[in-house]
Formats: sequence, C-alpha cells, structure tokens
Amino acid sequence: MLCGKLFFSLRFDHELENLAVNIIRAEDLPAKDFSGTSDPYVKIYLLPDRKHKYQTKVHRKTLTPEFNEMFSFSVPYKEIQSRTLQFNIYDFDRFSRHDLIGAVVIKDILSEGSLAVETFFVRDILSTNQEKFDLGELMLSLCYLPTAGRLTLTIVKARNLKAMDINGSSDPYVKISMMCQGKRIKKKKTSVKRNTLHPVYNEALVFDVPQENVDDVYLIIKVIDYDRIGSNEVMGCCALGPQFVGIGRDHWFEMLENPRKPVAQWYPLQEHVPCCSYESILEGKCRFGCTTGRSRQSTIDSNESGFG
Ligand SMILES: [Ca+2]
Ligand SMILES: [Ca+2]
Repeated sequence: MLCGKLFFSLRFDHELENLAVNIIRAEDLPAKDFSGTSDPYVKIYLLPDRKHKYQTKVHRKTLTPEFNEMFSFSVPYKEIQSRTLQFNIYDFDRFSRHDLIGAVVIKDILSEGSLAVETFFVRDILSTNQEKFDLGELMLSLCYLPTAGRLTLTIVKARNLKAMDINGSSDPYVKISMMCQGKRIKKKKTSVKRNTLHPVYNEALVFDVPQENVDDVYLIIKVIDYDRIGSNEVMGCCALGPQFVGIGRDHWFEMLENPRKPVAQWYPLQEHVPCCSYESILEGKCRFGCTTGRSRQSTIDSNESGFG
C-alpha cells in the first residue's frame, strides 16, 4: 500500500568512500493521530549494518514534512553494491509506541549511476507490516512462588534476531529491568552469546516479589548487541506485567493462575518499549518502597552505552 512519497538525494564520494544521504521531504503521508495529522521522522539504515543508523528530527503535526537533513555513511566502493539503503518513516507518539508509517528500500544503490554528483530521487513509501516479527522473537518462562514471594524469570532463547554487526551477526545478551511505577528497582542481565542470531540462554533470574506487590511491578526486557568497541545497541524489546496489553499481560496472569509451575511464552520483539498504563495508577507511595514520579521512560530507543 502506498503511504506517500519520499524525496531524497544521494552522493557517493569515491575518494572519501562516503555515501551522503540528504533527506529532503515527504508528501502525502497518512494521518496516524486523532488530530488528522502525523508527527513524522525518518530512520536511515545501510543494511545489513543496523548499528550505524541515523534519525531525522520529528516534525510535529504535518503530512508534508520538510526534513532537509544530511547524513553520511562511510562505506568502501566495493561494498556498496551489497548494501541496502532503507528509510523507515515513523509517526512519533509521546504516549505510545511509534507507528511505522512505511519504508523505502533501495537495494541497488548504484542503479542510477555512480552517484559521483548529487542525484535526486523520489520514491513511493510502502506500508509494511513485517515489522511485527522482523526483529525476531524471545522465549521467556515465568514461575511464581506466592508463599516465598519469589518470581523466577527464565530467559530461554531467541530466534531470528537481526544482524547488528558488519559481519552479518550479533552478540546478543538480555537485560531485564524490574520496574515499579516507571522507576527501575532491579536490573539483571544474561551472559553474552557471541556471533549468533539464535542464542540459547536457559538462564534463570530470581526476583523477590512479595505477594502483595505482584500487581505493582512489571518487567522491561531488552535484547542488546554487545560490542567490544563502541556502544551496545538495543536489538528489540518486550515487556510483561499486569499494566500491559496483549501477550505480556496474558503471560503474567497465566503465571499467577499457575503458581509454582513454569509457563513459557514466545514474545515478538518490538523496536520500542511498549507503553504501559502505570500512569493511570493513582499517584502515591509505591508499596514496594520505590518513590513515585511522573518521569516516564523515553519511548525513543536509546543506545545502551557501556557494558557493566
Ligand atoms: Ca503522532
Ligand atoms: Ca556486536
């Protein structure tokens, strides 16, 4: 399905081995918000490397954003033929996950010539619903012991993860944050599995959650690519707890209905941390002892810097 047009230019500097991408503007974008407009921004990838991506500014309440932003990718000439330039156009939302409006994919970057001079392109933006599964899936198992007040989360395995490194693979580990009303009260992580898109962990992580607090907490799970040099990058997220909708909520209640029994579930990974309804919970002192606040986790995915 067509979702507008994207105007951009490309220029390849053979001497500097540098691809300059100028995002100019978009037209005829669909309205994603109740106000009848959208808040578009564009992410740019030179696949299969998903790490060195760029993002334009968000343009509020417009279906004809003027971006005029320039980005550059360092890439040798002999490699550029095998790379794919991808533009993902999103609608920014402050209080929920960002909608992917559509994408423009350029597989044969040099099809319009050597790009030695700035070359202008207009391409149709195509809607894509592949995002749902294309970040891979993570299998999690939950088990709750009510009398001991102990919640065991087992990170079982993942499959079909995205390659983050230039060698076409990733080094995934899983970071788990136990949250209470928007504040992190505990974090744990698994080991790093090197050079794989199908890691197997089978690592059990134990959290103390007294029975009277089991409705207050939730878990944010991030699969992250470890890099020895540079920053670790989030590959995909999921969340579980009574505050969410969908799988993360169903799985949580299944755990509570089956005390002392492990319950496993596959989660499709999402690009952004799902929105939860904790803000609808009455403000006040969390019974779990964490302070409350209106601070909200950013829904724009952030680089995880450092490993430790
Ligand atoms: Ca919006
Ligand atoms: Ca890596």
